[in-house]
Amino acid sequence: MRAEITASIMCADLLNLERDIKALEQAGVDYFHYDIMDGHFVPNMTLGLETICEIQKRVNVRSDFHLLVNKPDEIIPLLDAGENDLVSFHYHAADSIGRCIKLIHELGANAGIVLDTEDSYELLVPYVDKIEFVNLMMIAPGFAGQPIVDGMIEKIMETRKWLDAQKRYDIKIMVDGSVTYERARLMHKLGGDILVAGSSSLFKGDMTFEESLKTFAEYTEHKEFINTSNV
Ligand code: S6P
Ligand code: MG
Repeated sequence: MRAEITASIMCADLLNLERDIKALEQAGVDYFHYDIMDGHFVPNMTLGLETICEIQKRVNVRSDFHLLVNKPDEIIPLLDAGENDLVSFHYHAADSIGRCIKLIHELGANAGIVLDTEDSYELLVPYVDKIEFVNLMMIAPGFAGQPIVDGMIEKIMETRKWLDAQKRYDIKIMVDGSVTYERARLMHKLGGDILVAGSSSLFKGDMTFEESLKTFAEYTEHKEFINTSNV
C-alpha cells in the first residue's frame, strides 16, 4: 500500500488559501495537516482555529491536527475532529499524556504522540496500548523548510521495529519534516505510513498538486515487506 499524504496547510499559499485547498481536495490528498502553534511551545504562530474551521467548511478532506502548543488538553476539546481524523500533541508539551489521549478519544478521533528529534521511542512505553499513531519529527518544530536532522530516517526504522516487537503492527507512523520525493521512498519502506508533504514537495511549486501526489504514489507504491526483527 502506498504512503498516505497529508498536506501541510501552513505551506500553502495563504493569500490564495481557498484556491489551494480546493485544488488539493480535487487532486485527492489524504489529509490536511494543520499545525497549530501558540508562540510559546514553539516561537511561531500559524493556523488559528477559526481559519481551520473555515477550511473544514469548504472542503471534505480528513483533518490531521498537529498541536505544537503548551497545555494541549485545553485545545483538544475545541477541535472539530471525528473518527477519521488524527490529533497529535508533543510528548513534552503535555502535563498529562493520558488525559490528552483520553480527550482525543472522547472526540472519537485517533490519538498520536509527537516525538521530537531528540526523543527516544522508549518514551512511548506506557502509552503503546492507548495510541493509534506516532508522529516522528524529522526537524525542529515550528518552521517549514529546514534540513532533516541526522539519524531521523534510521529512527523511523527503529520505532517501527520496536512497535512490531510490541505486536502493535496497527500503530501508524507519521513522518513530519523535510519529506522530499526521494526520501519518501525510503521513509515509507522503513515504516512511515503517513507522510507530511510541505515545502520540500507538494508546495515547492515545480509540479501541480496532481503531479506531486502521483509522484508520491509512484515512489511509495511498492512497500517491500521488511521483517524488522532481522534488521
Ligand atoms: C513544523 C511543522 C511541519 C511543517 C512541514 C514542513 O513545525 O510541524 O508540519 O509544516 O513539515 O515541511 P517541509 O517540507 O517544509 O519540511
Ligand atoms: Mg507538523
